[in-house]
Amino acid sequence: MTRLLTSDIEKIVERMALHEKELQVLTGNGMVTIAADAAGVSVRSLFPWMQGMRVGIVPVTTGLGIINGFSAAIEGILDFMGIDCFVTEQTDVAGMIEAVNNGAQQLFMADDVTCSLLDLKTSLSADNSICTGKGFAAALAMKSGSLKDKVVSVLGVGPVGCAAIEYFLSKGAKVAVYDKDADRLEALQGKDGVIICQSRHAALALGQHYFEATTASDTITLADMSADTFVAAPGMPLGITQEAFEQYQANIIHDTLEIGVASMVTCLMAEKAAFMQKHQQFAS
Ligand code: PYL
Repeated sequence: MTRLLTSDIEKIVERMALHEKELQVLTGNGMVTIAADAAGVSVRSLFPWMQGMRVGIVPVTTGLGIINGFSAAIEGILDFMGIDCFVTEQTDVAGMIEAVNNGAQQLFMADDVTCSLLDLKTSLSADNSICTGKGFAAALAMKSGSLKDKVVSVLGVGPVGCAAIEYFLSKGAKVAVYDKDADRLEALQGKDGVIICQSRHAALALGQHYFEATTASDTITLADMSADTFVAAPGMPLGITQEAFEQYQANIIHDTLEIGVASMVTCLMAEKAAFMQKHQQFAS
């Protein structure tokens, strides 16, 4: 997981409405609809669960410490989704206690390794990397119409890329994958619908839908793009070269936190709804 810089996130709160419009233009849908699709449920079914949320966002000092503006950015995204939330004054364990004492039903916390939304009633949690993968995959699918029998080229098969692969396969797509880490590629060997490639060029040559989930800054160049190429790029830093981004911005879905955080909410609430339903059945 790449650690974000303040400069990556400082405009998130003021740009939320614009970001929403950009997503509408790019994919035909807003952030919550994309995130609900990532969770495999409708916005309507999630609505009551989202209304019942109260998220305590706890700044975490461990490791490299606080990122200025990180908690405020999370608060801005949740607020935009209509979710009741607050940032604790205290950090770490004291912050968790403060959140619970202030009625939090969920805790949002991130260190340098894990970024998680935890539901206190069910102990279920949503992981940022996995939800980011699903959220951007859903956005790419919406941008593209049906992905059935199409090839999606996936660069980077860490947790984000792998979550996206599962989404694409579930939609009947094939995936052409490349990662410079041979062990990660090896782990996908023999999986149905997965084509292992030996270079990024080989992977990109097989499809017109790209999923960029690496930590490199130049994996997709102008030469790899055309008017028919669609890209979802959750990777940080952005894996698309500046000139390719400038020319094909209308075909590229990219943000630093928004889709991932929205998908954490929807995935957690979808799982919670299923969990509660199952437990009610056992209780009755
Ligand atoms: C969760 C983001 C998505 C991409 N990279 C991840 C990242 O930057 N992780 C580090 C988050 C550290 C937050 C810090 C704070 O301000 O509470 N501990």
